[in-house]
Amino acid sequence: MRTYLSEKLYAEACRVIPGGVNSPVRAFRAVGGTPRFIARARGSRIIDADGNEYVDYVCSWGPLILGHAHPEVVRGIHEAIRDGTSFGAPTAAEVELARMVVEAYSSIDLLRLVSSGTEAVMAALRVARAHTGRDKILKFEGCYHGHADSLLVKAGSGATTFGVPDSPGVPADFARHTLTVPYNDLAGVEAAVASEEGQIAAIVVEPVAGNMGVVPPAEGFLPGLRALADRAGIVLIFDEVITGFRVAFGGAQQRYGVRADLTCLGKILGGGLPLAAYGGRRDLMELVSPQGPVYQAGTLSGNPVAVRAGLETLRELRRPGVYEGLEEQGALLTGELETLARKFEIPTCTNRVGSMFTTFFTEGPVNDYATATRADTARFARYFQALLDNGIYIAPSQFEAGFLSTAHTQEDLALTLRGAEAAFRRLAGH
Ligand code: KE4
Repeated sequence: MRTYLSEKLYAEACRVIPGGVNSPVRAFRAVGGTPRFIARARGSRIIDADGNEYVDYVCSWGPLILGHAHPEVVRGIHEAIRDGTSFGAPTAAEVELARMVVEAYSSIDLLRLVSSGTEAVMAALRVARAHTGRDKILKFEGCYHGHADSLLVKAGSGATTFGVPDSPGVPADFARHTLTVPYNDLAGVEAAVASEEGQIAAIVVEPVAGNMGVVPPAEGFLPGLRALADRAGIVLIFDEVITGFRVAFGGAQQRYGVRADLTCLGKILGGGLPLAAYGGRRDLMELVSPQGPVYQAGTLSGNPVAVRAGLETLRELRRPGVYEGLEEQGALLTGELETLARKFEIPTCTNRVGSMFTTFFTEGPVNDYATATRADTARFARYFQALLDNGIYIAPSQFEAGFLSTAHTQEDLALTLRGAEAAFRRLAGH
């Protein structure tokens, strides 16, 4: 496989961009080798600067549930962009998108559009602190909610890969306000809430964890958080930046039937363009400026081109059978991957919820950060490189989620399983 141009571009990039990338996980540090510079993509395929084609399971880290360059999304963007790129003023399209989200998430009465998941979670926490008058927040080990200072405390994405649980530059004072409990540990949450009685403003959780690899909520975990939050007057924030429109059109709240007080959305909501949102109970969201005193703003919030990409994406996702198809593909792919791993006697545990999945290189079960980090990351790196050599592009980190799209075909899956068989064979030393 030729990687000359990616290597050349990477060397140039490293001269002007930290680590040569605009987001750490893209640097392939956890798996080695040269990050592929992508030239173009369509459907389930991406093509790198050297012309190598791959079946893509990163899907831009989740947004591209319809695959790359979906014709309806591209058409919508072209139409929108002809009328201008940004006005810094309200538009009808923003209202339509907000209405679609309110209809899809019964727990959301009002929502605010922003430009990234980090902003959405940061603002939701500010609303929770304003509403409760409390400072502390509780998050879960291995969950990642963007790079706001008070959340870079044992973040699951990126930082775990780099083995740096707390990022330098975060004031000790901020970390002091952030409690961290193991994921799925309801007793741990109860103990923390009891010990910090009356001081916790919010519990923020990925209702299906994606940033330590995929870890589903244990039976009773989400309803338990709901009951605890109600008893202690704590705002329950579901960070559905990954799961929103992914595990169901109405996200994890629809799939598991547990309501959040505030919900953060992103990724799919923007259809691959920079757009995210936070929203929820009216009494909370009415605190947000200019209706209320909690300040939050953004030059490109609700950007009309990004909003149109989101609208076209959600319209496609509302078609009948979309989620059933993704569920079927997900079950088929991960079932076959586990069969192959057993055939070559490679210890793996594949977790999946809908069309998001992770193959952990450990016996399993993987139900929290401690069990996820038992994975053999060196073996994962060899698996990653073997798949890449066979034209299959998965996340360059053991602690990330893989994603299917509606563009993945039976042929893609067959190609993937052939690549996986070659990879497992290489791992088994055959
Ligand atoms: P952004 O600021 O990257 O738009 O969103 C932050 C965020 C918030 N919440 C969850 C659950 C998330 O997964 C993310 C971002 N996810 C990572 C990868 N899992 C994005 C990829 C990257 O950091 O390059």
